[in-house]
Formats: sequence, structure tokens, C-alpha cells
Amino acid sequence: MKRDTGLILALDETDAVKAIEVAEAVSGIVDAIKINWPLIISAGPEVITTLSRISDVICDLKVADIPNTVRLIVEGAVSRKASGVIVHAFTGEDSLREAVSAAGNAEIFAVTEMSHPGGMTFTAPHAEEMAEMGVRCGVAGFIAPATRPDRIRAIRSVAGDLKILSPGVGAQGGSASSAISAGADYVIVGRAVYGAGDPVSAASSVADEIKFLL
Ligand code: OMP
Repeated sequence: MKRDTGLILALDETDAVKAIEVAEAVSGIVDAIKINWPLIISAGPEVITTLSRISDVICDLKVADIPNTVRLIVEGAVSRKASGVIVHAFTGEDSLREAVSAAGNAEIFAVTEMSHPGGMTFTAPHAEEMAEMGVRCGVAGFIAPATRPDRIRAIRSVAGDLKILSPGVGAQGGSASSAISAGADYVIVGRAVYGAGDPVSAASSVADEIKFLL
């Protein structure tokens, strides 16, 4: 995945036509487009391949399952041209290793701690342990919360040179510049871009905010 702007669009738009329009409009500003269940359920998994012609696509499937099921899901996403897949780390080492092996040349990003307040209850207390495990398993990087920049710092101290992608900017209250300053390589931004009246201008303003920090 390139790192020209440090911005990843979270395309949770459920109208497939609008989603493709937004993806095309911001493709020159974002380093990748992350899609999650809302778009995949409404548009079908072919949307992965369609979007891959516009940008690198990260499939945020938050995979959390036994190793065999993890393999089947990751292989399915990669065969449709996903460049990356997001999986939960809490499922443990065997599932995480299987994800990395099934991904081949695609990248696996492991969620260590979720960005919403509920993420503090069960994920945050174990986030560093999960990141250590992720390093051992060969993941490409981690998802760490822009809503809590101190926690990005904590994950960076374990992650070494691996990538950190931070959601929670804008609609969830986090700031892009604080996340990058705390050690994130990319910010993931959804509603503040695709839900804006002018998504191109919204994406540009996030990119401008962080360009001197990358
Ligand atoms: P907005 O809140 O609209 O910017 O969207 C954030 C995106 O990041 C959504 O697609 C979430 O599912 C995703 N996300 C989080 O918000 N928090 C997390 O802890 C992890 C993710 C993720 O894995 O991308």
C-alpha cells in the first residue's frame, strides 16, 4: 500500500452507486479504500473487485473465527483482489497465523483495541499483548484508535516498524494530526469524508492536516 497522503477512506456508504462515485472522486487523494460489511452486504462481494480497479482495497471483515474459517474468508477476499484484510487479534495465535498464511502477498491488519468507548472494556487491557502476538505471527500492521492517541503510542512501542492504521477521526471525535503525531502511519476516515457535502474537499482537508507529519 502506498503512503502518499496517509489517508484511507472508510467507505461505509450503503448505496453502491454512490459508493463508487465517491471512490472515483477521491481516488487521487487516498492511499487505499477500506470497505466493511455495510457496503459488502448491500453491493455484494464483487464490489471488492470493482473498487480494486480504482484503488487498493482493504477488506475490513473483522474476521474472528477458528483457523479454518479464517482461511476461507481471507482467501475469498484476496481472490476478489483485496490488498489487505482486517482481522481481530483476540482470537489467538493459531487464527492469526492462519490469516497471515492465507493472505499470501496481501496484508493482514490485526485489531488490537477498538476505537469506541466499549473498546476500553475488553480490548484495551490486552492490546499490547495482542500486538506482541501479531508481531510474532507476521502481520503487516495493527488497527489502533485515533480516539485515544496515548494508546497508539503504546501500540507503536510494541509494533516496531509495522504499520499502524487509525480509525476514529472526525465522527468519533479523534483528530488526524494527533493520531499521526502519536505514531500512526495512516488515518482511516469514513463519515467525515463520504458523508460530507463535498467528499473531495473533505478528504483534501484531512490530507492537508497531516501532510507535514508523515
Ligand atoms: P467513521 O467513524 O465513519 O470515520 O468510520 C470508521 C471506520 O473504521 C468504520 O468502518 C469502522 O468500522 C472502522 N473501525 C473503527 O471505527 N474502529 C475500530 O476500532 C476499528 C475499525 C476498523 O477496523 O477499521
